[in-house]
Amino acid sequence: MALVEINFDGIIGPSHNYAGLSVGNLASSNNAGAPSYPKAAALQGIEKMRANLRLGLAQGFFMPLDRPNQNWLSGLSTDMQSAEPHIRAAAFSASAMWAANAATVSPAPDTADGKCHLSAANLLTMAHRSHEWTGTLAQLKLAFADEAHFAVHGPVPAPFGDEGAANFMRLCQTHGDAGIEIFVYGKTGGPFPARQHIEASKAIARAHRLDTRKTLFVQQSEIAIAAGAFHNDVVAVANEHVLFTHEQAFEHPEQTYADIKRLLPDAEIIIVPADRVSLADAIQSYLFNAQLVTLPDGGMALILPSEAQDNARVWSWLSEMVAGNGPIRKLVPVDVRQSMANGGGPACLRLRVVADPATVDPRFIANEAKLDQIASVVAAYWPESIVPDQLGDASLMDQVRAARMALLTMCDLTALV
Ligand code: SUG
Repeated sequence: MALVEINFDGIIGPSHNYAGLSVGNLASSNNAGAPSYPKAAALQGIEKMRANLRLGLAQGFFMPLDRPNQNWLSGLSTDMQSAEPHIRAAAFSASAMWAANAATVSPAPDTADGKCHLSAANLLTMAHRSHEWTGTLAQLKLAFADEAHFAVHGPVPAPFGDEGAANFMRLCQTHGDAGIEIFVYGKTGGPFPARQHIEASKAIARAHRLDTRKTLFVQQSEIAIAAGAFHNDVVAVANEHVLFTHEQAFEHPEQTYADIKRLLPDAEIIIVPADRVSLADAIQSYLFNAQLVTLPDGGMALILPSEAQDNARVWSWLSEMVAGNGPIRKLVPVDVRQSMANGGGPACLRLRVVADPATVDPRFIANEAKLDQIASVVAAYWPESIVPDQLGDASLMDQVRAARMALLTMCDLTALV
């Protein structure tokens, strides 16, 4: 069985808009009320997937969820016409595009029963994200239905917030080897909420039947959250034996690095110093919200947002790094500006699953021809633009629902209706 890393990207849904819903996510707050461009956004996401395929990487995707979420509104005894604007916006959000928050994934080599475990995230800190898990769980159960290879779990119960793989890192020799799993939780974040609770992380580690000797629980630094790093993947990213991190990502960095080295002596930790790249620059440019990937020919590449190239301090540090003798050899900027304006970079848009692609439902696996088909549905059905005032319009809701249905039909996934 060939275990490879498959990146599942959330296809950017037709209701993509800027409603300023995420306190502590500076891009979301700064762009509140701006017009969004759902069609351009989804096409940017598809181009990122295409670029990854062309690098020789395995690629999958998830469908957008049904929005507005009628069930959630019914649970609140309201509907889109009468709901207050913030509830309406929360029901309509396309936030499931950020698939890194869909689930936490422990690949088969790390678990006691030799299955790949996936736990849907409850995302309960933010109202608009707290109702994603039902649709996400249904999709995970379909994509990873093969019970010989996968175990799919529901979310951790309230009040313990869980934001999925955005606060999780895995280090190993190669993807198919047993690794160490690192859960990053927050305690405090200055004026902003810490979205990942340690009890949620511990519950997931138990559910996934991880080896406690190879599992770390690490506190995210308060200053990072207060500076706008609402998830750990805004300040650190890992791949195989490499951890690429900002100096101020963790509350106890020396202890964290020592624990990693103790468990994986070959680990290479690349620390970006704050006097070269400040937390503010890291958060503005999202250089850490990159896909750090192993290319088929061996070296590693950082697939990062083009905003990182636009920031002179960030780009000069990165250019020096790849010119050196380290494991990261290539920088691949991608344009996901529509998602970035809501605080979602290339890494947010994908969920990593180490598995044999043959064990995954093929309807969720990408190839160039399928991406062409998806792009043609997006081009035909996705709205050109949305302004927040429009969210209650019946015609927009009809268009958004019809667009998703056209995509489900094209992908033979109407089971997700
Ligand atoms: O949860 N933005 C998302 C961005 C998620 C990024 N994911 C990772 N870092 N892995 C969030 O804050 C903004 C929606 C709005 O304001 O309309 C939003 O939900």
